[in-house]
Amino acid sequence: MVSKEFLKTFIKKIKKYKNISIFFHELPDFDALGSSFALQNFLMKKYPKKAINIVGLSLIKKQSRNSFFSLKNKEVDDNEIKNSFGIILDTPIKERIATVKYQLCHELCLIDHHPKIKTFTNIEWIDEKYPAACQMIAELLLKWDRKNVSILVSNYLYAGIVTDTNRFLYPAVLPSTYQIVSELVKIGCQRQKVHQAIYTKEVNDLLFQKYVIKKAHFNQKLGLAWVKLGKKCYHRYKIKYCNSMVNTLANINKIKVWLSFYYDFDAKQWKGSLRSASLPINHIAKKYHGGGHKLAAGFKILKHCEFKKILNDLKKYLCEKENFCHGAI
Ligand SMILES: [Mn+2]
Repeated sequence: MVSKEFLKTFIKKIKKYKNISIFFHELPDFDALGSSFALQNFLMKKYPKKAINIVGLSLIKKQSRNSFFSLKNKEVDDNEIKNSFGIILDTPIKERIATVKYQLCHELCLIDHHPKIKTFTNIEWIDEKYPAACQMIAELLLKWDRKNVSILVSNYLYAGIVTDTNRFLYPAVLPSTYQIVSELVKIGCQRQKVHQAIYTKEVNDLLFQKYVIKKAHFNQKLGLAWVKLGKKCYHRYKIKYCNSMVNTLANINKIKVWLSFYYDFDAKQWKGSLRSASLPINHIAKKYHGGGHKLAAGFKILKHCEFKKILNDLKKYLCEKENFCHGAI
Protein backbone atom coordinates (compact mmCIF):
# COMPACT_ATOMS: atom_id res chain seq x y z
CA MET A 1 0.00 0.00 0.00
CA VAL A 2 1.17 3.52 -0.70
CA SER A 3 2.19 5.13 2.58
CA LYS A 4 0.33 8.16 3.92
CA GLU A 5 3.61 10.07 4.18
CA PHE A 6 4.57 9.48 0.55
CA LEU A 7 1.10 10.37 -0.72
CA LYS A 8 1.08 13.56 1.36
CA THR A 9 4.51 14.67 0.12
CA PHE A 10 3.69 13.71 -3.47
CA ILE A 11 0.45 15.73 -3.49
CA LYS A 12 2.23 18.68 -1.88
CA LYS A 13 4.86 18.69 -4.64
CA ILE A 14 2.26 18.40 -7.40
CA LYS A 15 0.33 21.35 -5.93
CA LYS A 16 3.51 23.42 -5.62
CA TYR A 17 4.62 23.18 -9.26
CA LYS A 18 2.97 24.75 -12.29
CA ASN A 19 4.76 22.33 -14.64
CA ILE A 20 4.91 18.57 -14.21
CA SER A 21 7.15 16.38 -16.40
CA ILE A 22 6.67 12.61 -16.63
CA PHE A 23 9.50 10.31 -17.77
CA PHE A 24 9.46 6.69 -18.96
CA HIS A 25 12.21 4.20 -19.85
CA GLU A 26 13.74 3.46 -23.28
CA LEU A 27 11.98 0.77 -25.35
CA PRO A 28 8.85 1.52 -23.32
CA ASP A 29 6.34 -1.26 -22.71
CA PHE A 30 2.66 -0.98 -21.79
CA ASP A 31 3.55 -0.61 -18.11
CA ALA A 32 5.90 2.34 -18.69
CA LEU A 33 3.56 4.14 -21.11
CA GLY A 34 0.37 3.05 -19.31
CA SER A 35 1.55 4.51 -15.99
CA SER A 36 2.78 7.70 -17.72
CA PHE A 37 -0.46 8.32 -19.66
CA ALA A 38 -2.65 7.43 -16.67
CA LEU A 39 -0.84 9.88 -14.43
CA GLN A 40 -0.85 12.59 -17.11
CA ASN A 41 -4.59 12.26 -17.81
CA PHE A 42 -5.50 12.17 -14.13
CA LEU A 43 -3.45 15.30 -13.40
CA MET A 44 -4.71 17.17 -16.48
CA LYS A 45 -8.30 16.63 -15.36
CA LYS A 46 -7.58 17.59 -11.79
CA TYR A 47 -5.37 20.59 -12.58
CA PRO A 48 -6.42 21.94 -16.00
CA LYS A 49 -4.24 25.02 -15.57
CA LYS A 50 -0.98 23.14 -15.01
CA ALA A 51 1.24 22.00 -17.89
CA ILE A 52 1.50 18.20 -17.55
CA ASN A 53 3.92 16.72 -20.10
CA ILE A 54 5.24 13.27 -20.90
CA VAL A 55 8.80 13.89 -22.10
CA GLY A 56 10.50 11.82 -24.82
CA LEU A 57 7.50 10.50 -26.77
CA SER A 58 8.96 11.66 -30.10
CA LEU A 59 11.95 9.36 -29.53
CA ILE A 60 9.84 6.19 -29.68
CA LYS A 61 10.61 4.33 -32.92
CA LYS A 62 7.80 4.19 -35.46
CA GLN A 63 7.77 0.38 -35.64
CA SER A 64 7.22 -0.01 -31.91
CA ARG A 65 4.33 2.47 -31.70
CA ASN A 66 0.84 1.37 -30.74
CA SER A 67 -2.21 3.49 -31.52
CA PHE A 68 -3.45 2.83 -27.97
CA PHE A 69 -1.23 5.74 -26.91
CA SER A 70 -1.36 9.10 -28.64
CA LEU A 71 2.29 9.65 -29.40
CA LYS A 72 3.21 13.14 -30.52
CA ASN A 73 6.16 13.86 -32.76
CA LYS A 74 6.61 17.31 -31.31
CA GLU A 75 8.87 17.35 -28.29
CA VAL A 76 8.22 19.29 -25.10
CA ASP A 77 9.99 22.65 -24.90
CA ASP A 78 12.99 22.66 -22.55
CA ASN A 79 11.60 25.74 -20.84
CA GLU A 80 8.55 23.75 -19.71
CA ILE A 81 10.80 21.07 -18.23
CA LYS A 82 13.02 23.54 -16.39
CA ASN A 83 11.49 24.47 -13.05
CA SER A 84 9.14 21.51 -13.27
CA PHE A 85 8.50 18.61 -10.92
CA GLY A 86 9.75 15.46 -12.69
CA ILE A 87 8.24 12.03 -12.12
CA ILE A 88 10.17 8.97 -13.35
CA LEU A 89 8.21 5.74 -13.75
CA ASP A 90 9.06 2.04 -14.10
CA THR A 91 12.89 2.17 -13.96
CA PRO A 92 15.39 2.78 -11.14
CA ILE A 93 18.26 3.12 -13.65
CA LYS A 94 19.14 6.68 -14.66
CA GLU A 95 20.72 5.50 -17.90
CA ARG A 96 17.52 3.73 -18.96
CA ILE A 97 15.35 6.85 -18.82
CA ALA A 98 14.33 7.63 -22.42
CA THR A 99 15.78 11.15 -22.30
CA VAL A 100 18.45 12.87 -20.20
CA LYS A 101 16.15 15.89 -19.96
CA TYR A 102 14.97 14.69 -16.56
CA GLN A 103 18.12 16.47 -15.34
CA LEU A 104 16.50 19.81 -16.18
CA CYS A 105 13.74 19.33 -13.60
CA HIS A 106 13.83 21.33 -10.41
CA GLU A 107 12.86 18.37 -8.25
CA LEU A 108 12.46 14.66 -9.01
CA CYS A 109 10.35 11.76 -7.83
CA LEU A 110 10.72 8.03 -8.64
CA ILE A 111 7.91 5.48 -8.53
CA ASP A 112 9.00 1.97 -9.44
CA HIS A 113 8.65 -1.77 -8.85
CA HIS A 114 12.22 -2.89 -9.74
CA PRO A 115 14.92 -3.54 -7.12
CA LYS A 116 16.31 -0.26 -5.81
CA ILE A 117 19.77 0.70 -7.02
CA LYS A 118 20.74 4.14 -5.70
CA THR A 119 18.66 7.12 -4.67
CA PHE A 120 18.93 9.92 -7.22
CA THR A 121 15.59 11.68 -6.77
CA ASN A 122 14.24 13.95 -4.01
CA ILE A 123 11.40 11.61 -3.13
CA GLU A 124 10.83 7.97 -4.05
CA TRP A 125 8.39 5.11 -3.66
CA ILE A 126 10.10 1.88 -4.65
CA ASP A 127 8.57 -1.48 -3.83
CA GLU A 128 9.74 -4.54 -5.73
CA LYS A 129 6.86 -6.63 -4.43
CA TYR A 130 4.54 -4.92 -6.90
CA PRO A 131 4.18 -6.76 -10.23
CA ALA A 132 3.64 -3.52 -12.20
CA ALA A 133 4.25 0.22 -11.91
CA CYS A 134 0.65 0.60 -13.09
CA GLN A 135 -0.60 -1.10 -9.93
CA MET A 136 1.36 1.43 -7.85
CA ILE A 137 -0.04 4.38 -9.82
CA ALA A 138 -3.55 2.88 -9.61
CA GLU A 139 -3.30 2.62 -5.81
CA LEU A 140 -1.95 6.13 -5.53
CA LEU A 141 -4.64 7.70 -7.73
CA LEU A 142 -7.52 5.74 -6.18
CA LYS A 143 -6.42 6.73 -2.70
CA TRP A 144 -5.87 10.34 -3.69
CA ASP A 145 -9.09 11.04 -5.58
CA ARG A 146 -11.14 8.11 -6.87
CA LYS A 147 -13.67 10.36 -8.61
CA ASN A 148 -10.98 11.69 -10.91
CA VAL A 149 -9.94 8.25 -12.16
CA SER A 150 -11.65 8.25 -15.57
CA ILE A 151 -12.41 5.28 -17.82
CA LEU A 152 -9.46 6.30 -20.01
CA VAL A 153 -7.13 6.34 -16.99
CA SER A 154 -8.45 2.94 -15.87
CA ASN A 155 -7.76 1.56 -19.38
CA TYR A 156 -4.12 2.73 -19.26
CA LEU A 157 -3.58 1.26 -15.80
CA TYR A 158 -5.22 -2.06 -16.68
CA ALA A 159 -3.05 -2.36 -19.83
CA GLY A 160 0.14 -2.08 -17.75
CA ILE A 161 -1.05 -4.59 -15.16
CA VAL A 162 -2.20 -7.17 -17.73
CA THR A 163 1.09 -7.06 -19.65
CA ASP A 164 3.57 -6.89 -16.74
CA THR A 165 1.86 -9.85 -15.05
CA ASN A 166 1.63 -11.76 -18.36
CA ARG A 167 -2.17 -11.92 -18.03
CA PHE A 168 -1.93 -12.65 -14.28
CA LEU A 169 0.19 -15.76 -14.89
CA TYR A 170 3.35 -14.62 -13.07
CA PRO A 171 3.72 -15.65 -9.42
CA ALA A 172 4.48 -12.00 -8.54
CA VAL A 173 0.75 -11.23 -8.81
CA LEU A 174 -0.51 -10.11 -5.37
CA PRO A 175 -3.93 -10.48 -3.77
CA SER A 176 -4.06 -6.67 -4.01
CA THR A 177 -3.49 -6.87 -7.79
CA TYR A 178 -6.92 -8.48 -8.19
CA GLN A 179 -8.44 -5.91 -5.81
CA ILE A 180 -7.03 -3.00 -7.80
CA VAL A 181 -8.18 -4.55 -11.08
CA SER A 182 -11.62 -5.01 -9.52
CA GLU A 183 -11.67 -1.27 -8.75
CA LEU A 184 -10.62 -0.43 -12.31
CA VAL A 185 -13.37 -2.67 -13.72
CA LYS A 186 -15.93 -0.96 -11.43
CA ILE A 187 -14.83 2.41 -12.82
CA GLY A 188 -15.63 1.10 -16.31
CA CYS A 189 -12.30 -0.06 -17.68
CA GLN A 190 -12.87 -1.28 -21.25
CA ARG A 191 -11.17 -4.66 -21.04
CA GLN A 192 -11.99 -5.82 -24.57
CA LYS A 193 -10.63 -2.63 -26.08
CA VAL A 194 -7.41 -2.99 -24.07
CA HIS A 195 -6.99 -6.68 -24.93
CA GLN A 196 -7.45 -5.90 -28.62
CA ALA A 197 -4.84 -3.13 -28.51
CA ILE A 198 -2.34 -5.46 -26.86
CA TYR A 199 -2.95 -8.82 -28.50
CA THR A 200 -4.14 -8.17 -32.05
CA LYS A 201 -1.70 -9.77 -34.52
CA GLU A 202 -0.98 -9.15 -38.17
CA VAL A 203 -1.44 -12.08 -40.57
CA ASN A 204 2.28 -11.81 -41.31
CA ASP A 205 3.11 -12.37 -37.64
CA LEU A 206 1.14 -15.58 -37.69
CA LEU A 207 2.79 -16.81 -40.89
CA PHE A 208 6.13 -16.00 -39.33
CA GLN A 209 5.19 -18.10 -36.31
CA LYS A 210 4.29 -20.96 -38.65
CA TYR A 211 7.76 -20.66 -40.24
CA VAL A 212 9.41 -20.76 -36.79
CA ILE A 213 7.52 -23.90 -35.77
CA LYS A 214 8.31 -25.56 -39.07
CA LYS A 215 12.01 -24.87 -38.66
CA ALA A 216 12.13 -25.91 -35.00
CA HIS A 217 13.71 -29.10 -33.71
CA PHE A 218 12.13 -30.94 -30.79
CA ASN A 219 14.06 -33.44 -28.71
CA GLN A 220 11.32 -34.75 -26.45
CA LYS A 221 13.53 -37.36 -24.82
CA LEU A 222 15.90 -34.74 -23.46
CA GLY A 223 13.38 -31.94 -23.24
CA LEU A 224 15.13 -29.56 -25.63
CA ALA A 225 13.62 -27.44 -28.40
CA TRP A 226 15.58 -25.10 -30.62
CA VAL A 227 15.32 -23.13 -33.82
CA LYS A 228 17.74 -21.24 -36.04
CA LEU A 229 16.01 -18.45 -37.93
CA GLY A 230 17.29 -17.73 -41.42
CA LYS A 231 18.98 -14.38 -42.03
CA LYS A 232 16.41 -13.36 -44.61
CA CYS A 233 13.29 -14.46 -42.78
CA TYR A 234 12.40 -11.06 -41.26
CA HIS A 235 12.41 -9.46 -44.66
CA ARG A 236 10.42 -12.32 -46.21
CA TYR A 237 7.67 -12.11 -43.60
CA LYS A 238 7.77 -8.29 -43.44
CA ILE A 239 8.69 -8.34 -39.76
CA LYS A 240 9.87 -4.85 -38.88
CA TYR A 241 12.30 -5.63 -36.10
CA CYS A 242 14.51 -8.51 -34.97
CA ASN A 243 12.60 -10.77 -32.66
CA SER A 244 14.13 -13.94 -31.25
CA MET A 245 10.70 -15.67 -31.38
CA VAL A 246 11.87 -17.84 -28.50
CA ASN A 247 8.44 -17.64 -26.86
CA THR A 248 6.96 -19.60 -29.75
CA LEU A 249 8.67 -22.63 -28.20
CA ALA A 250 7.40 -21.96 -24.64
CA ASN A 251 4.87 -24.00 -22.65
CA ILE A 252 5.32 -27.23 -24.58
CA ASN A 253 4.83 -30.47 -22.69
CA LYS A 254 8.11 -32.32 -21.97
CA ILE A 255 10.23 -29.39 -23.23
CA LYS A 256 12.36 -28.15 -20.35
CA VAL A 257 14.79 -25.86 -22.16
CA TRP A 258 14.23 -23.99 -25.41
CA LEU A 259 16.29 -21.55 -27.44
CA SER A 260 16.43 -19.68 -30.69
CA PHE A 261 19.31 -18.40 -32.80
CA TYR A 262 18.68 -15.24 -34.79
CA TYR A 263 20.69 -12.66 -36.69
CA ASP A 264 20.71 -9.19 -35.15
CA PHE A 265 21.08 -6.77 -38.05
CA ASP A 266 21.76 -3.77 -35.78
CA ALA A 267 24.62 -5.53 -34.00
CA LYS A 268 25.59 -7.42 -37.18
CA GLN A 269 25.98 -10.72 -35.38
CA TRP A 270 24.24 -13.95 -34.48
CA LYS A 271 22.57 -13.99 -31.09
CA GLY A 272 20.49 -16.40 -29.08
CA SER A 273 17.67 -16.41 -26.57
CA LEU A 274 17.59 -19.21 -24.04
CA ARG A 275 14.66 -20.11 -21.78
CA SER A 276 13.97 -22.79 -19.23
CA ALA A 277 10.94 -24.00 -17.31
CA SER A 278 12.78 -24.63 -14.03
CA LEU A 279 16.45 -25.64 -14.47
CA PRO A 280 18.80 -22.62 -14.25
CA ILE A 281 20.46 -21.95 -17.61
CA ASN A 282 22.15 -18.57 -17.20
CA HIS A 283 25.57 -20.14 -16.52
CA ILE A 284 25.47 -21.64 -20.02
CA ALA A 285 24.50 -18.30 -21.58
CA LYS A 286 27.40 -16.75 -19.69
CA LYS A 287 29.82 -19.19 -21.27
CA TYR A 288 28.66 -17.91 -24.68
CA HIS A 289 29.30 -14.21 -24.07
CA GLY A 290 25.91 -13.52 -22.52
CA GLY A 291 23.94 -13.87 -19.32
CA GLY A 292 20.66 -12.93 -17.72
CA HIS A 293 18.15 -14.35 -15.30
CA LYS A 294 18.16 -17.96 -14.09
CA LEU A 295 15.39 -19.05 -16.45
CA ALA A 296 15.71 -16.45 -19.20
CA ALA A 297 19.04 -15.47 -20.71
CA GLY A 298 20.67 -14.29 -23.92
CA PHE A 299 23.97 -15.14 -25.62
CA LYS A 300 26.12 -14.32 -28.66
CA ILE A 301 27.59 -16.58 -31.30
CA LEU A 302 31.08 -15.34 -32.20
CA LYS A 303 32.30 -18.40 -34.13
CA HIS A 304 30.29 -20.69 -36.36
CA CYS A 305 31.21 -23.77 -34.32
CA GLU A 306 29.43 -22.28 -31.29
CA PHE A 307 25.98 -23.07 -32.69
CA LYS A 308 26.74 -26.74 -32.27
CA LYS A 309 28.73 -26.29 -29.08
CA ILE A 310 25.97 -24.63 -27.11
CA LEU A 311 23.45 -27.23 -28.24
CA ASN A 312 25.82 -29.97 -27.09
CA ASP A 313 26.36 -28.22 -23.76
CA LEU A 314 22.62 -28.02 -23.22
CA LYS A 315 22.09 -31.67 -24.18
CA LYS A 316 24.84 -32.74 -21.79
CA TYR A 317 23.39 -30.57 -19.03
CA LEU A 318 19.87 -31.96 -19.46
CA CYS A 319 21.30 -35.47 -19.50
CA GLU A 320 23.21 -34.94 -16.27
CA LYS A 321 20.17 -33.43 -14.60
CA GLU A 322 17.89 -36.23 -15.62
CA ASN A 323 20.51 -38.91 -15.28
CA PHE A 324 18.83 -41.10 -17.85
CA CYS A 325 21.27 -40.90 -20.72
CA HIS A 326 23.13 -43.99 -21.69
CA GLY A 327 25.68 -43.15 -24.30
CA ALA A 328 24.53 -41.27 -27.36
CA ILE A 329 22.57 -38.06 -27.16
MN1 LIG B 1 7.02 -2.53 -15.20
